[in-house]
Amino acid sequence: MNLSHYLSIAPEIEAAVREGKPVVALESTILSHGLPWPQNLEFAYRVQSLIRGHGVVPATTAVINGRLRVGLEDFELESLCRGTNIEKASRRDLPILVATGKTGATTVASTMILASLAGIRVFSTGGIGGVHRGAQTSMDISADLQELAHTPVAVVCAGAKMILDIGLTLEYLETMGVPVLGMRSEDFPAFYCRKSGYGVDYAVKDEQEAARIIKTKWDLGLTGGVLIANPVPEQYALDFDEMDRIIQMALEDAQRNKITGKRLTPYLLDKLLQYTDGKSLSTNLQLAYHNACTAAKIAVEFSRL
Ligand code: PSU
Ligand code: MN
Repeated sequence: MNLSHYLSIAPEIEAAVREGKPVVALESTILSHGLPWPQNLEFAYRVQSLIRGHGVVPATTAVINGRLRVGLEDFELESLCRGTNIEKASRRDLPILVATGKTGATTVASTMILASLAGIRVFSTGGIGGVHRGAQTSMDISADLQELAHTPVAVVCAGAKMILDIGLTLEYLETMGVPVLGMRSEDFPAFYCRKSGYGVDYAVKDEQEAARIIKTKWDLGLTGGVLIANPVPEQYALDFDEMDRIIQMALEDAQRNKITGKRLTPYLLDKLLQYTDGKSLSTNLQLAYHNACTAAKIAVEFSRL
């Protein structure tokens, strides 16, 4: 089956990939289910223009009316941000949405899939999904981790939120053979905070070193991704203990309301926003911009190797 039957890549992105120019993939679940309207739309435009500022082509992914899409029109970004009736699309949702002609916002897992299909090697996001607290009984482990195990895309993130069990998330990544690199940091960051209490496998000194490790992994024939953990800039970081307390409240809400499955992550993100009076929002936006710039620099270095 010819993949073009299902997949459309914007001509600018296709040409950049063909010519070996740097491209950075962006997800859309952060737009539809991670950030509130209308800040999400402003974010969607700004993150793309920051990437362009580095001479890199941005590639936002989604499923639109049953088509896998790499590169979106402005009106499509806007409807994903307005977010009425937008499904959250992870790996298992893709065939259903495509076959039934629906629209879905891509998670880290499905964005990696679309990026890989398009030949894009670097992807920027906010935070990854991981092993949820209590996964010993709920078995709630994000499909993002399996994707990092198998799909050859480097993912730049600000670590993982403390809604997750970060220790178990890192154990899982170790089992799956995913290198976890800290960008100028020995600490694995906890999204809003620069430290989580856990370390990374290796602290890279700059984007060029990160690009060399990524390329070496694939040159060695090792499949799967690389995770680059990029701590939020100091001036935007939030207080660890305060966030810990707020996350505890959000987790208790979720448990009381029996929120499970794919609804859990968006539910917790929404609660955090509520409990921090929107203070977490500006941190969230700033760390995602920072990740986009770091990813763009890595993509530039990678394209030179
Ligand atoms: N964590 C965040 N912000 C997000 C997400 C996770 O701090 O927006 C989104 C990402 O798209 C991620 C997805 O891939 O949630 C994970 O969902 P789940 O846990 O259901 O796999
Ligand atoms: Mn889950």
